[in-house]
Amino acid sequence: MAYARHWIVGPGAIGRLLALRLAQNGHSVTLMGRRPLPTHQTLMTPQGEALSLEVVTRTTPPPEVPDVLHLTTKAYAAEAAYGAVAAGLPAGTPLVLWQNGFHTQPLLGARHGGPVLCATTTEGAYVAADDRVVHAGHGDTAIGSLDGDHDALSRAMARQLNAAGLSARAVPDIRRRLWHKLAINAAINPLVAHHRIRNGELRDAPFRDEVEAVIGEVATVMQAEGIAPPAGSGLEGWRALVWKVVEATADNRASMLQDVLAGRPTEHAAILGPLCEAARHRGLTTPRLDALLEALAK
Ligand code: KPL
Repeated sequence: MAYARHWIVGPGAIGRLLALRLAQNGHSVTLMGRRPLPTHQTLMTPQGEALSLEVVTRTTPPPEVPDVLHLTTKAYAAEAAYGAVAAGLPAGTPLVLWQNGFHTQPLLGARHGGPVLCATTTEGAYVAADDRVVHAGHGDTAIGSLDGDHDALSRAMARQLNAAGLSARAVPDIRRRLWHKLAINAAINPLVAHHRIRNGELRDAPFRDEVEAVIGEVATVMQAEGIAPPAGSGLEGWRALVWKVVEATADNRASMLQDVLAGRPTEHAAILGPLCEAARHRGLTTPRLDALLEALAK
């Protein structure tokens, strides 16, 4: 199967990066969003090159069906976006979910008729204008299905991404990786969004203790769920992971803070919700996570 025709629904930074990289590599790409976008788009590469590209941009699905559907919206918009495009898809069309957190993935995984893959990426990109996306820094993308099936499809997708200049690999443990990213996002994003600070400020009083308390609750939930940190073990492993990312992103305004500052909805439900729900399910208490979820829901 060639997977030459891609629909990419959600023209944020990752959606656009994906669209333009695939288009540059000769794929047929339709980029869909809620408002009309220019078909002529510029991709600024990490080397500072400006690539001029044409993609089909639409607010509704085109008549020609895709070989693969990528959903690149924010987590809170994913279900509605899927509902708006999925009706006419041929049975068996693969769906790739690019959302943060762990809300969309099981939900749409159960709803979609064809194979469902999840992707998590560290590619750095931002939208500079309606017709311009900046690929600020190379990262890595992991892609796989929650139950470890669809290995051939995952490898085919990873090959396409690699050929398009986005370093990617098929992995058998995407569920674990999504929870690792969720742990990082849960420890950093809600606190920086709530206090309106840059990531690096979490290292200082009074925020440091709050981060430690959140990591403690995250570690307890992860242990109950049987998810080990990527390196080390238990609480120390989670602490090492979170503080490494805080250090590496010290100057950043995290995505959730940017959403709060811009008056947009945030991904708090997709990031904190699964942790709080898992805790409830296991009879654990997570007062800090519950309080952050409540504060951000206002
Ligand atoms: O992924 C991030 C985000 O901003 O959403 C972190 C890792 C927290 C970096 O800011």
